[in-house]
Amino acid sequence: MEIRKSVCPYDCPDCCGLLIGMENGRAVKVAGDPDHPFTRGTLCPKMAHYERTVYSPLRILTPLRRTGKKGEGRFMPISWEEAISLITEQWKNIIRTNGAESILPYSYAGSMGTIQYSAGHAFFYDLGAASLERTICAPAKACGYQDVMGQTLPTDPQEAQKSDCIILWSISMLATNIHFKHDIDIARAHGAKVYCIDTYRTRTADYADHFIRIRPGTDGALALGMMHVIRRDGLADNAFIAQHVQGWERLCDKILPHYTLGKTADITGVSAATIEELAHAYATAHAPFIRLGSGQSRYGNGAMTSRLITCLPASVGAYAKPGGGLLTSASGSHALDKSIIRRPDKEKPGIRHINMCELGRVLNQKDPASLIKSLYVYSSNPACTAPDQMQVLRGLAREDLFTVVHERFLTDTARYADIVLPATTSLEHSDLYYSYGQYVLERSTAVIAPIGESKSNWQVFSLLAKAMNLPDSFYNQTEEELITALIESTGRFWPLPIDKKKLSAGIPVPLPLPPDYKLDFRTPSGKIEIENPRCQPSLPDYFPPHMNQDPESFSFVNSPDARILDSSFNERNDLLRRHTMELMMHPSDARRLQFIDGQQVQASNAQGRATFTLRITDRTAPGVLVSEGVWWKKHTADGNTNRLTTMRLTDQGGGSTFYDVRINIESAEKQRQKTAEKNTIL
Ligand SMILES: Nc1nc2c(c(=O)[nH]1)N[C@H]1C(S)=C(S)[C@@H](COP(=O)(O)OP(=O)(O)OC[C@H]3O[C@@H](n4cnc5c(=O)[nH]c(N)nc54)[C@H](O)[C@@H]3O)O[C@H]1N2
Ligand SMILES: Nc1nc2c(c(=O)[nH]1)N[C@H]1C(S)=C(S)[C@@H](COP(=O)(O)OP(=O)(O)OC[C@H]3O[C@@H](n4cnc5c(=O)[nH]c(N)nc54)[C@H](O)[C@@H]3O)O[C@H]1N2
Ligand code: SF4
Ligand SMILES: [Mo]
Repeated sequence: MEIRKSVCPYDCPDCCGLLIGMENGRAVKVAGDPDHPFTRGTLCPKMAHYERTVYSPLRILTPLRRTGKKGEGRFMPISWEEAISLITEQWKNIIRTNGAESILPYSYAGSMGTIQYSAGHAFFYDLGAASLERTICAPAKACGYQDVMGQTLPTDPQEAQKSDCIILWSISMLATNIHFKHDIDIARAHGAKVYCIDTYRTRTADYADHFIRIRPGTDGALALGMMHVIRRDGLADNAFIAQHVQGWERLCDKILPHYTLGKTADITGVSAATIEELAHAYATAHAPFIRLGSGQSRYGNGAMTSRLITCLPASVGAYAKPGGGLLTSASGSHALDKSIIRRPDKEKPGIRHINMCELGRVLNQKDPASLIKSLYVYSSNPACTAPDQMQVLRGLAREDLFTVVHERFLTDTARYADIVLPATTSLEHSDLYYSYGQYVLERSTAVIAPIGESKSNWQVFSLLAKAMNLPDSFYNQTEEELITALIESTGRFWPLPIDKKKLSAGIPVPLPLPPDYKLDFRTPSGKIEIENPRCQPSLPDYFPPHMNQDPESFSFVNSPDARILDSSFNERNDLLRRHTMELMMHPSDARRLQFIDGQQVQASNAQGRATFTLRITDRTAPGVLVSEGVWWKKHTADGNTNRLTTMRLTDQGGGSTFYDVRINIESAEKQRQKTAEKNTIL
């Protein structure tokens, strides 16, 4: 069997190196690349049979034109020529009548490759379309980190191998960052203790030595309570602080006295004894390491929470200790000049910006000045993944909205399209990948021919640019040419030389980290800024999440499922069979409400309602309901968790607040009776 290298394209921090087994031009086997320093030869269950996604009978093979009602999913095949001319004729009309800003691109990280992710940026800038702010994931976490650390490189995950105390903080590692387990296992073999802080007992919590269950959205208070203890018990690293930290004393004077163990326990639901134990373990470790996930940042106070957690390593001097540090998101992207493909110079000054978390609102705006007339979706499935789904679907159903969706599968979003365009998978196009969870770059080259008539994002934007008469020769470049230019750019952006030869040859290349990178604090003061005069407030403090104002009785955490990635892999029956959308409830709540395991329940709030199968389990806490996975509609009774989430934003970065919601719950049967009664009365 011929073996070719490739890269996993999904929105996952691991960004694995793949080995593809080829027979007669067909990919027949997929394995983890043993020579990839982070993948180390293993894959997650989703990608172990990637060929089933690539050759899925559900792939879209030709461009399609809608024949049924919006959302119904009835289409007829058309040629690429027809599709491109239908799209560009519509756009030319719309630009004449409503202006180019009434066209909205919507995309995210269906592919993490630098080319395919960014393929449409320049095109829509040239067109003068509205600009999309890509905020759906974790911009609040990035803001909180930057407030304290500026542009300092987050710690390499493999540093954790030398740690003796690792905190997995709001990360569902065994689902979302499984290859980090290799590093933790090495640390554990040397006696490291692993703590997991989460709102419910995930598989990652089972794997950890200690599970700390926290009330949703209150981690900022826990960080303050820990620093209170660190200060009180004289465990701060004063020599490190004197040299490298700004504002610790002011935090100690002004803020920490308020976060006594009693108060912290009241806010977080973590017992005073546990807070004390955790603070002691963290502060007395010779190399404390925090892997900070995004869960804690998906709340109204998300940036502040991330900022507070980012202060912890400063208080104990973790960065000066081999094996210590903090990994939020790795900044591998800093190695590349992304402007080569994104061309921010083309964006017209003053153009309208739209936050992708507010898609539901934006599509329903009626006044002529803000009316969106056309939506072009690629590498994303907002009908499933965007918050406040009822609003999103109401917008997508508008007859006067001209929607184009470039997709691999007939997703919930594609069903609302006027024109669907078939997209290649990562085995059918080339790209250059960096990761947000580790420091390796890798180039991939197409290993199989496109399935059906599918085209890559870059190829489609090149076609659209020509048909829209954009004169720039920029669009004549091939993917390979762009990749070469990006590889060339690495020399200018990274402090140490990168092996461009290896990178060009498609071999995974670790980004060399300078020996003192952990102490190279890239802030205006050159210090870690616990007090940051450019922030409001300049000292961090705990603020409650949005949901504290909601009247419903349960917190609702809708977190990742190991078998699905956002809404990707819903096409795979081998992964999803024998599974439905479940809602976990604590036995004490179930007893009080007289619910039984396995029954259908309906959750509701001001946004909408959704039906779940109830799972009674002590994995979750009283008052906290949990559902895993973002499901396609056809796998659910009436839609997924986003029928219940809101468009409210984070305190900084305009980020999503998926977990910052409350819901009410009743049996689906009771709900049906009520509706029937109401109908009879009417
Ligand atoms: N299998 C799989 N892998 C994935 C994804 C997927 O959907 N499935 N999604 C991908 C994407 S796009 C991303 S951004 C990453 C995200 O991956 P992670 O960084 O792991 O972040 P989240 O998925 O938001 O949530 C992680 C954990 O935070 C917990 N949590 C929720 N609220 C709180 C809180 O207030 N405090 C604390 N301490 N914990 C809380 C949740 O219960 C969950 O277990 O994963 C990527 N990888
Ligand atoms: N309730 C709830 N909702 C969530 C989350 C949550 O935790 N809870 N997580 C949120 C997070 S963190 C994120 S990042 C978002 C992600 O949300 P999305 O960006 O919508 O991600 P996916 O659902 O994976 O959809 C990606 C789509 O891109 C398509 N695709 C893949 N490769 C290509 C390509 O090369 N070209 C084109 N044109 N298409 C391609 C895939 O077929 C897939 O349908 O979801 C968010 N939604
Ligand atoms: S762990 Fe993540 S990067 Fe690795 S194969 Fe699975 S989805 Fe891809
Ligand atoms: Mo994400």
